[in-house]
Amino acid sequence: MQIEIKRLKIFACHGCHAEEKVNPQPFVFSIQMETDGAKADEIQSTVSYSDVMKFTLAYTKEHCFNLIETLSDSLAREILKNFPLVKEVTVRVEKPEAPVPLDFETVAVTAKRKWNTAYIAFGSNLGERREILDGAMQALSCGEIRVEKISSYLETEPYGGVATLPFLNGAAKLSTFLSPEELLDALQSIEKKFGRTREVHWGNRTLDLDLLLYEDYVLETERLTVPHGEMAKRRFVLEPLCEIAPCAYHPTERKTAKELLQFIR
Ligand code: A4P
Ligand code: MG
Repeated sequence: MQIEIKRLKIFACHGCHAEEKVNPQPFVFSIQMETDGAKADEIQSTVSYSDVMKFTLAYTKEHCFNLIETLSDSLAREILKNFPLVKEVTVRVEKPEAPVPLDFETVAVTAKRKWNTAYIAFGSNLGERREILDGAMQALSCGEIRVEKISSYLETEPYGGVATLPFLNGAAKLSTFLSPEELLDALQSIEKKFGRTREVHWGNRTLDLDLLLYEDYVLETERLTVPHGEMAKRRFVLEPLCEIAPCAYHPTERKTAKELLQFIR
């Protein structure tokens, strides 16, 4: 079901120019939210559009951004964080009195964010492994990422001939409205927080967090390969993944996690 707020007008201070930061001007918001619909004929079972409007008003007045791009995207993120029943949101921000000395009706930008499903693998073979993994799962549960399921931690022998100490490995199912690259940033900052250094590729590590799958995306950039390039070969990845999501689908191998695991048996 779609809930729509059309052309909510708010006076606030956003813009690059110094005057815009002190003299309020109008911003016009149109917000679309996808939800599962009301389970009952009660306001508690749905997203209250009046709460979203009040939230938008407070957020827009409390912040001062240079760009309406930042305003629309950060508001979209905050709506997903604060209204758990919203699965997807589109925020259009218009700035009809933008300081351009020309005859125009309005300027507008639109931001779209949604909750996506991703799977990660995690491992540790240095330090207090169990505490590190527990801490990492806790650190992941911020407003932008929800940890939906965590596998048990498996004791595994080092694979690949570089790491020397035994690992604890596992997998987790996440919901996130971060893009794959933003999610990688979040994973790497948690690795850093738990003392991860990168002296030796495939070497011993306090914490490794790898992105396995992100929806059905297939990506190959300088920083990121999705699905993870090695996942189909690794029992220490597929076993915990099968425990939490046997039907998770590998879009290029065209197999589920369960089928991939059977394949390497
Ligand atoms: N990168 C590209 N794609 C991804 C992705 N999907 N997820 C890039 C995470 N990172 C991705 O990774 C190197 C670079 O890969 C990153 O900077 C990122 O931009 P890294 O974590 O810095 O280095 P690494 O971990 O040494 O390399 P890699 O290739 O991630 O190694 P793995 O796959 O983590 O394997 N044996 C057992 N039993 N258990 C283990 O967990 N792990 C490894 C390391 C070896 N042997 C093991 C285990
Ligand atoms: Mg890694």
